Amino acid sequence: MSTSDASEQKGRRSQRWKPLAAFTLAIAAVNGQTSTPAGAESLEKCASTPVRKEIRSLSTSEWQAYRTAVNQAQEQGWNDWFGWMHDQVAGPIHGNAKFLVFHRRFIADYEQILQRYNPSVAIPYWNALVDYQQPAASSVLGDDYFGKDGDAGSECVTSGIAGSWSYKLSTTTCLMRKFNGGNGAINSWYSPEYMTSLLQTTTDYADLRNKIENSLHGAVHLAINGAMSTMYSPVDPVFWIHHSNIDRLYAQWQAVSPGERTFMYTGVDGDKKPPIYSVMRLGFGKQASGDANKLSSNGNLRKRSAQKCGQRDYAQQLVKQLPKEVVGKFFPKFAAGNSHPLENELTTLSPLKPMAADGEKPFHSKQACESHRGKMPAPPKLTPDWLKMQGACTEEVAKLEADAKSFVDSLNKASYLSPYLVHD
Ligand SMILES: [Cu+2]
Repeated sequence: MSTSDASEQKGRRSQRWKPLAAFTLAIAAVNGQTSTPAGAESLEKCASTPVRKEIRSLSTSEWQAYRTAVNQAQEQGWNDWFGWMHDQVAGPIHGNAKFLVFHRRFIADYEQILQRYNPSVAIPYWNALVDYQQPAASSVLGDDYFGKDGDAGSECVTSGIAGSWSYKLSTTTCLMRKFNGGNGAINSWYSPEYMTSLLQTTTDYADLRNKIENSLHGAVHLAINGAMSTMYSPVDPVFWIHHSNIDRLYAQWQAVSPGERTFMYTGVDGDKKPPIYSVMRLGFGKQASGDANKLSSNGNLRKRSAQKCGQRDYAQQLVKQLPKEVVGKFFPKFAAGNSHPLENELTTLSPLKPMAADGEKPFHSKQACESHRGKMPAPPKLTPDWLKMQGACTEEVAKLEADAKSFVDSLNKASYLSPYLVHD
């Protein structure tokens, strides 16, 4: 492994792990084998933290910098390696409490590899929620960015950032995708409305882990399909922007009630107390003496400010359109008038919006189409093969999916008009 000039830049971060050392830590964490588990009180504030932005809000030069770093990592085999590593540790890190914390560390490790090539890059997140109705139409899956479906025969992706990539460690030589809607289409997944409700009604870590892993997380993996529906999924560059989004949702949930939630760790394997604390508080990590109670900042989590006057407010529209009891059941914080900006996913980021690199502002309101009133698509279901691979609790998932369907049915019954439905 040669080091680039970038990696020689001095003292930018307090931690500069060699990747293998980082992985030893990560694996020790999941197995709970370290003899001196780091407590929450021993976290030191990081010297600097990368800021992750929505992929469509990157400037042209930010996107080019990210793309170049990802390609440099590809040339040195890192994408292949992370795919292989994810497969190696697949069993213990899915379907239980470790899912959210392991993947937080996993993407941070990949991000550090990219920063060897360019210290200014951070993994953007893909707010896939806003693309939920017709995901394949998203500019994120366009030729200029992450590429389209695989070829009908070979399933090899030939466009976008990974269009010419090949692998040695993975089970295939090209990047394979097979969008689950057939003929290049992708079936609808989970909506911003659903995620807003999930964030507002979930108070326990175990519950959050199950709901996030088995709703948006699994749905996007299965929808892109090909490599993404295997344990080699990190070979697809979409993996990183997708998991960056999953991590954002976890971070937002934590930040709504940091005192209770920052170090909350419950559920299956939640009793094993591995040294996971080092990833639970954003902006803190190095194990050193200190007092967690004094540390109140939330690192790189960007707080969303309230909507400006005159700007379309999707949350207000939703509350206006739905009967009180529906708002009370699914959006208790809206009903009580005390919602935190971080538990509101009803952003004005619009589907079908070109990348910021195309010269337009990514965040703008969209005129809802009357003919879509009461027509939110039903949420998807995970497949038996996927549930088996993830080691998921099938009863838990069946309940989650039934609840998600009844959520959509309730909104449709009230003739709710989702601003995220795409005009035909
Ligand atoms: Cu995973």
